[in-house]
Amino acid sequence: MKIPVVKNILNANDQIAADNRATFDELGVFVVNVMASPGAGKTSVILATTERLPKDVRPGVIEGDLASRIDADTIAARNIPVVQINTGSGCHLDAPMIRGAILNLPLDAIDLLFIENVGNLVCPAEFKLGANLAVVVASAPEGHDKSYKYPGIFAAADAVILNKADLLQVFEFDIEYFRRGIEMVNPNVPFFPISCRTGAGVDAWLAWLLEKQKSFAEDRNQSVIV
Ligand SMILES: Nc1nc2c(ncn2[C@@H]2O[C@H](COP(=O)(O)OP(=O)(O)OP(=O)(O)O)[C@@H](O)[C@H]2O)c(=O)[nH]1
Ligand SMILES: [Mg+2]
Repeated sequence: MKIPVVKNILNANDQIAADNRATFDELGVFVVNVMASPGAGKTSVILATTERLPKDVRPGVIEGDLASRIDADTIAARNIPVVQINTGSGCHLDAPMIRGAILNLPLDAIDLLFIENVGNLVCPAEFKLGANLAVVVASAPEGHDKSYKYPGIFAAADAVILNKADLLQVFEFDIEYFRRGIEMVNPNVPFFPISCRTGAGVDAWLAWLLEKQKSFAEDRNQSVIV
Protein backbone atom coordinates (compact mmCIF):
# COMPACT_ATOMS: atom_id res chain seq x y z
CA MET A 1 0.00 0.00 0.00
CA LYS A 2 1.39 3.39 -0.98
CA ILE A 3 1.25 6.01 1.78
CA PRO A 4 2.87 9.29 0.65
CA VAL A 5 2.59 10.91 4.09
CA VAL A 6 5.18 13.67 3.87
CA LYS A 7 4.09 14.71 0.39
CA ASN A 8 0.48 15.00 1.51
CA ILE A 9 1.36 17.14 4.51
CA LEU A 10 3.35 19.49 2.31
CA ASN A 11 0.60 19.61 -0.30
CA ALA A 12 -1.97 20.50 2.37
CA ASN A 13 0.32 23.23 3.66
CA ASP A 14 0.87 24.58 0.15
CA GLN A 15 -2.87 24.75 -0.44
CA ILE A 16 -3.39 26.84 2.68
CA ALA A 17 -0.36 28.97 1.76
CA ALA A 18 -2.09 29.68 -1.56
CA ASP A 19 -5.27 30.65 0.33
CA ASN A 20 -3.23 32.97 2.58
CA ARG A 21 -1.68 34.53 -0.46
CA ALA A 22 -5.06 35.06 -2.12
CA THR A 23 -6.20 36.92 1.02
CA PHE A 24 -3.05 39.07 1.03
CA ASP A 25 -3.33 39.81 -2.69
CA GLU A 26 -6.96 40.79 -2.42
CA LEU A 27 -6.16 43.31 0.31
CA GLY A 28 -2.92 44.53 -1.27
CA VAL A 29 -0.67 43.29 1.54
CA PHE A 30 2.95 42.58 0.61
CA VAL A 31 4.39 39.84 2.83
CA VAL A 32 7.98 39.06 3.81
CA ASN A 33 8.96 35.77 5.52
CA VAL A 34 12.04 36.53 7.67
CA MET A 35 14.11 33.43 8.46
CA ALA A 36 17.30 33.12 10.52
CA SER A 37 18.93 31.26 13.37
CA PRO A 38 18.02 32.27 16.95
CA GLY A 39 19.43 35.68 17.81
CA ALA A 40 20.72 36.58 14.34
CA GLY A 41 18.64 39.74 14.46
CA LYS A 42 15.25 39.02 12.88
CA THR A 43 13.37 41.31 15.24
CA SER A 44 16.11 43.95 15.02
CA VAL A 45 15.95 43.93 11.21
CA ILE A 46 12.16 44.25 11.29
CA LEU A 47 12.42 47.20 13.71
CA ALA A 48 15.22 48.91 11.76
CA THR A 49 13.15 48.53 8.58
CA THR A 50 9.77 49.60 9.94
CA GLU A 51 11.16 52.72 11.59
CA ARG A 52 12.48 53.91 8.21
CA LEU A 53 9.35 53.19 6.16
CA PRO A 54 7.65 56.04 4.33
CA LYS A 55 4.35 57.09 5.96
CA ASP A 56 2.22 55.56 3.22
CA VAL A 57 3.64 52.05 3.77
CA ARG A 58 1.92 50.76 6.92
CA PRO A 59 3.67 47.81 8.60
CA GLY A 60 2.33 44.80 10.47
CA VAL A 61 4.14 41.86 12.06
CA ILE A 62 3.49 38.20 12.85
CA GLU A 63 5.94 36.90 15.44
CA GLY A 64 6.84 33.21 15.64
CA ASP A 65 8.55 31.78 18.73
CA LEU A 66 8.34 28.53 20.65
CA ALA A 67 7.33 30.48 23.75
CA SER A 68 6.92 34.00 25.18
CA ARG A 69 5.53 37.24 23.78
CA ILE A 70 8.76 39.17 24.18
CA ASP A 71 9.16 40.03 20.49
CA ALA A 72 5.47 40.88 20.06
CA ASP A 73 5.65 43.24 23.05
CA THR A 74 8.67 44.94 21.47
CA ILE A 75 6.78 45.44 18.21
CA ALA A 76 3.56 46.54 19.93
CA ALA A 77 5.52 49.19 21.86
CA ARG A 78 6.10 50.85 18.46
CA ASN A 79 2.35 50.91 17.80
CA ILE A 80 2.65 48.36 15.03
CA PRO A 81 -0.16 45.77 14.72
CA VAL A 82 1.27 42.41 15.80
CA VAL A 83 0.21 38.85 16.54
CA GLN A 84 2.39 36.39 18.45
CA ILE A 85 2.32 32.71 17.48
CA ASN A 86 3.74 30.31 20.08
CA THR A 87 4.58 27.01 18.41
CA GLY A 88 5.28 25.08 21.65
CA SER A 89 7.91 22.66 20.43
CA GLY A 90 7.41 23.43 16.72
CA CYS A 91 10.60 24.54 14.98
CA HIS A 92 8.95 26.50 12.15
CA LEU A 93 5.80 28.37 11.21
CA ASP A 94 3.39 26.79 8.73
CA ALA A 95 0.57 28.08 6.57
CA PRO A 96 -2.31 27.11 8.93
CA MET A 97 -0.64 29.07 11.76
CA ILE A 98 -0.47 32.13 9.51
CA ARG A 99 -4.13 31.59 8.54
CA GLY A 100 -5.05 31.78 12.23
CA ALA A 101 -2.86 34.81 12.88
CA ILE A 102 -4.25 36.92 10.04
CA LEU A 103 -7.76 36.55 11.45
CA ASN A 104 -6.43 38.64 14.35
CA LEU A 105 -4.68 41.32 12.30
CA PRO A 106 -6.21 44.46 10.74
CA LEU A 107 -5.01 43.49 7.26
CA ASP A 108 -6.85 46.38 5.63
CA ALA A 109 -4.60 48.75 7.62
CA ILE A 110 -1.37 46.95 6.63
CA ASP A 111 0.65 47.36 3.42
CA LEU A 112 3.80 45.49 4.40
CA LEU A 113 3.57 42.44 6.66
CA PHE A 114 6.68 40.88 8.17
CA ILE A 115 6.49 37.30 9.38
CA GLU A 116 9.31 36.55 11.84
CA ASN A 117 9.77 32.81 11.55
CA VAL A 118 10.99 30.61 14.41
CA GLY A 119 14.77 30.86 14.87
CA ASN A 120 16.09 27.90 12.87
CA LEU A 121 18.18 27.50 9.71
CA VAL A 122 16.62 24.21 8.64
CA CYS A 123 12.83 23.65 8.76
CA PRO A 124 11.39 27.12 8.00
CA ALA A 125 12.61 26.87 4.40
CA GLU A 126 10.45 23.77 3.86
CA PHE A 127 7.08 25.35 4.66
CA LYS A 128 5.42 27.94 2.45
CA LEU A 129 3.41 30.55 4.33
CA GLY A 130 1.87 32.51 1.47
CA ALA A 131 4.44 35.31 1.46
CA ASN A 132 5.83 37.26 -1.49
CA LEU A 133 9.47 37.19 -0.40
CA ALA A 134 11.70 34.94 1.71
CA VAL A 135 14.54 36.83 3.37
CA VAL A 136 17.34 35.11 5.27
CA VAL A 137 19.19 37.03 7.98
CA ALA A 138 22.68 35.73 8.79
CA SER A 139 24.93 37.47 11.28
CA ALA A 140 28.64 37.88 11.86
CA PRO A 141 28.89 35.97 15.18
CA GLU A 142 27.44 32.82 13.56
CA GLY A 143 30.54 32.45 11.39
CA HIS A 144 31.19 32.65 7.66
CA ASP A 145 30.72 28.93 7.02
CA LYS A 146 26.94 28.87 7.57
CA SER A 147 26.14 29.31 3.88
CA TYR A 148 27.98 26.01 3.24
CA LYS A 149 26.49 24.12 6.19
CA TYR A 150 22.84 25.16 5.72
CA PRO A 151 22.51 25.46 1.92
CA GLY A 152 18.76 24.81 1.86
CA ILE A 153 17.73 28.03 3.53
CA PHE A 154 20.12 30.12 1.44
CA ALA A 155 18.81 28.44 -1.71
CA ALA A 156 15.27 29.49 -0.73
CA ALA A 157 16.17 33.16 -0.18
CA ASP A 158 15.03 36.06 -2.36
CA ALA A 159 17.53 38.20 -0.45
CA VAL A 160 20.24 37.57 2.14
CA ILE A 161 20.96 40.09 4.87
CA LEU A 162 24.25 39.82 6.74
CA ASN A 163 23.49 41.52 10.07
CA LYS A 164 25.85 42.66 12.85
CA ALA A 165 28.31 43.98 10.26
CA ASP A 166 29.74 46.09 13.10
CA LEU A 167 31.18 42.80 14.46
CA LEU A 168 32.78 41.49 11.24
CA GLN A 169 36.33 42.10 12.41
CA VAL A 170 35.76 40.79 15.93
CA PHE A 171 34.58 37.46 14.50
CA GLU A 172 37.10 37.45 11.63
CA PHE A 173 34.18 37.03 9.26
CA ASP A 174 35.26 36.61 5.63
CA ILE A 175 32.40 38.10 3.58
CA GLU A 176 33.72 36.86 0.23
CA TYR A 177 33.98 33.29 1.52
CA PHE A 178 30.44 33.51 2.92
CA ARG A 179 29.13 34.89 -0.38
CA ARG A 180 30.75 32.14 -2.41
CA GLY A 181 28.82 29.62 -0.32
CA ILE A 182 25.56 31.41 -1.14
CA GLU A 183 26.42 31.66 -4.82
CA MET A 184 26.86 27.89 -5.01
CA VAL A 185 23.15 27.42 -4.29
CA ASN A 186 21.62 30.78 -5.21
CA PRO A 187 23.68 32.75 -7.73
CA ASN A 188 23.05 36.51 -7.92
CA VAL A 189 20.69 36.65 -4.93
CA PRO A 190 20.66 40.24 -3.58
CA PHE A 191 23.02 40.56 -0.59
CA PHE A 192 22.88 43.28 2.05
CA PRO A 193 25.52 43.62 4.80
CA ILE A 194 23.90 45.75 7.49
CA SER A 195 24.21 46.69 11.13
CA CYS A 196 21.03 47.24 13.09
CA ARG A 197 23.27 48.63 15.83
CA THR A 198 24.80 51.45 13.74
CA GLY A 199 22.23 51.63 10.92
CA ALA A 200 24.92 51.02 8.28
CA GLY A 201 23.55 49.40 5.14
CA VAL A 202 19.90 49.50 6.22
CA ASP A 203 18.95 52.10 3.59
CA ALA A 204 20.19 49.89 0.72
CA TRP A 205 18.12 46.95 1.98
CA LEU A 206 15.10 49.20 2.50
CA ALA A 207 15.36 50.67 -1.02
CA TRP A 208 15.40 47.17 -2.52
CA LEU A 209 12.46 46.04 -0.40
CA LEU A 210 10.37 49.11 -1.28
CA GLU A 211 11.09 48.56 -4.96
CA LYS A 212 9.74 45.00 -4.65
CA GLN A 213 6.70 46.21 -2.73
CA LYS A 214 6.04 48.91 -5.34
CA SER A 215 6.18 46.50 -8.25
CA PHE A 216 3.75 44.23 -6.37
CA ALA A 217 1.39 47.18 -5.79
CA GLU A 218 1.43 47.83 -9.54
CA ASP A 219 0.92 44.18 -10.51
CA ARG A 220 -0.53 41.82 -7.91
CA ASN A 221 -0.52 38.87 -10.31
CA GLN A 222 2.94 37.75 -9.28
CA SER A 223 2.64 34.04 -8.85
CA VAL A 224 5.59 32.90 -6.71
CA ILE A 225 4.39 31.91 -3.22
CA VAL A 226 6.93 31.48 -0.41
N1 LIG B 1 26.30 44.24 17.68
C1 LIG B 1 25.09 44.07 17.14
N2 LIG B 1 24.12 43.46 17.84
C2 LIG B 1 22.92 43.30 17.25
C3 LIG B 1 22.65 43.75 15.93
N3 LIG B 1 21.39 43.42 15.61
C4 LIG B 1 20.88 42.80 16.68
N4 LIG B 1 21.78 42.74 17.68
C5 LIG B 1 21.61 42.13 19.01
O1 LIG B 1 21.48 40.72 18.84
C6 LIG B 1 20.58 40.20 19.83
C7 LIG B 1 19.50 39.38 19.15
O2 LIG B 1 18.73 40.24 18.31
P1 LIG B 1 17.22 39.92 17.94
O3 LIG B 1 16.78 40.95 16.96
O4 LIG B 1 16.42 39.73 19.16
O5 LIG B 1 17.39 38.51 17.21
P2 LIG B 1 16.27 37.50 16.74
O6 LIG B 1 16.80 36.79 15.54
O7 LIG B 1 14.98 38.21 16.57
O8 LIG B 1 16.20 36.50 17.97
P3 LIG B 1 15.07 35.38 18.31
O9 LIG B 1 13.74 35.97 18.00
O10 LIG B 1 15.26 35.14 19.76
O11 LIG B 1 15.41 34.20 17.46
C8 LIG B 1 20.05 41.41 20.61
O12 LIG B 1 20.79 41.52 21.80
C9 LIG B 1 20.32 42.56 19.68
O13 LIG B 1 20.50 43.79 20.35
C10 LIG B 1 23.71 44.40 15.22
O14 LIG B 1 23.59 44.81 14.06
N5 LIG B 1 24.90 44.51 15.86
MG1 LIG C 1 13.13 37.80 17.45
